[in-house]
Amino acid sequence: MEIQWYPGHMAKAKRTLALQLSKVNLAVELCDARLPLSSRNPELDRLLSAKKRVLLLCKADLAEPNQTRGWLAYFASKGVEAMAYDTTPQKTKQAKAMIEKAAAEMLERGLNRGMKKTIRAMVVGVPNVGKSTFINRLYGGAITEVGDRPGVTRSNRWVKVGPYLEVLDTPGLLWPKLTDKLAAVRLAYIGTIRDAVYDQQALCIRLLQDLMSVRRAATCERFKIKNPDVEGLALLEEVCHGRGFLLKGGLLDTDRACAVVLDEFREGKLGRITLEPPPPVKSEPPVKSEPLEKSEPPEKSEQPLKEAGTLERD
Ligand SMILES: Nc1nc2c(ncn2[C@@H]2O[C@H](COP(=O)(O)OP(=O)(O)O)[C@@H](O)[C@H]2O)c(=O)[nH]1
Ligand SMILES: [Mg+2]
Repeated sequence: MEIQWYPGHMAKAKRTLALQLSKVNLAVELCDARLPLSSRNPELDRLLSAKKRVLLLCKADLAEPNQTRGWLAYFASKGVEAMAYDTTPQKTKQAKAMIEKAAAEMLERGLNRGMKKTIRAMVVGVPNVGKSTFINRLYGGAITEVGDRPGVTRSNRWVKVGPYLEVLDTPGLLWPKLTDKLAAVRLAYIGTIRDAVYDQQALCIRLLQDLMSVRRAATCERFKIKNPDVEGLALLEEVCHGRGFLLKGGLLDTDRACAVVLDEFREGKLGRITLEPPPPVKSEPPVKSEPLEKSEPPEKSEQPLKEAGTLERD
C-alpha cells in the first residue's frame, strides 16, 4: 500500500512555515498522543534552529493513558518539555501555563541582556492534529477555523494571550514523515493524511486486522462480526453483514463499511489505543498499570498495535 504526501502540497507548506517561523521566538509543537514520534515532523529541529519549543501530546483522550505516561517520561528523559493535552479547560489552562513559563524564561534571559520585548509564539503540527482547536481553546473562543483545510494562508494576526506573550492565530502546517511505511499507514489510520493517495479499502482492511489482534472483543462487538476468524476482504464483508451495509440486490456496501470503520476508530469508539509504544526510559521506574477504562475490553488493553516497529528517530 503506497502512501504519498503530494510534493506540491509539501513545498507550499514548507514555504509558508519558514516565513511564519522567521517571525516567532517560541514554537508550540503539537503531535498526536497515539503516534507521538511519527506525527512529529522530521525537519522541525532544523526549521526551528535555536528556537524554544514546548510539545503537546494532543488527543490524549483517544490514547491509552499508561502509554501516554510512558511517552511523557520518554520526552522528559530527552529534555523535551511536554504534556498530554485533550482540549478540556483544565488541560488548556495547564498548556497555557507551560507556554507562559517558557516565554517568561526567554523574556528574563532577554531582560538580562538589556532587551525588553514581547515573546511571539506559534502553533505547529501535522494536518488534523488539533492545531486550530487548540488555538481556539487557548483564546477561549472561535478564532481559527477547525477542519481539514490545511495550508490556508491568511494575513498574520497576533493575539495577546499574556502580558508579554502573543500567539499567531494561523497554525503552522507541518508535513509528516512518510518514509517509514508502518508509520505512514498508522498516520493514515488516524486521519493525518486523508487527502494523500492511498487505497481506502486496503487501509481499512489492514486497520480491521490490526484491531482484531489488539481489541478483538471490542471490534467484534462494535461491528457485529459473527465470524472473527476470517481475514482480508472477508473481514470487511463481515462488517457489511453485521452492520447491515447492504446495497440493492443484496450486494455488500464495502465503501460504506470502510468509511464507518475508519470514522469510528478515529472517534475512539473502539477504546483508547496508542499505536506507537513509548521507548523504555532507563532510570525511570516501569510504568504502573492502572485500572482499565470502562469503555475498554478487559483483555490486552494496554498493548500497542502489533508489529510495533522499530523506533528510530530522536
Ligand atoms: N478526540 C479529540 N479530538 C480532537 C482534539 N483536538 C482536536 N480534535 C478533533 O480533530 C479534528 C481536527 O482538528 P483541527 O483543530 O481542525 O486540526 P488542525 O488540522 O491541526 O487544525 C477535529 O475534528 C477536532 O474536533 C482532542 O483533543 N481530542
Ligand atoms: Mg486547522
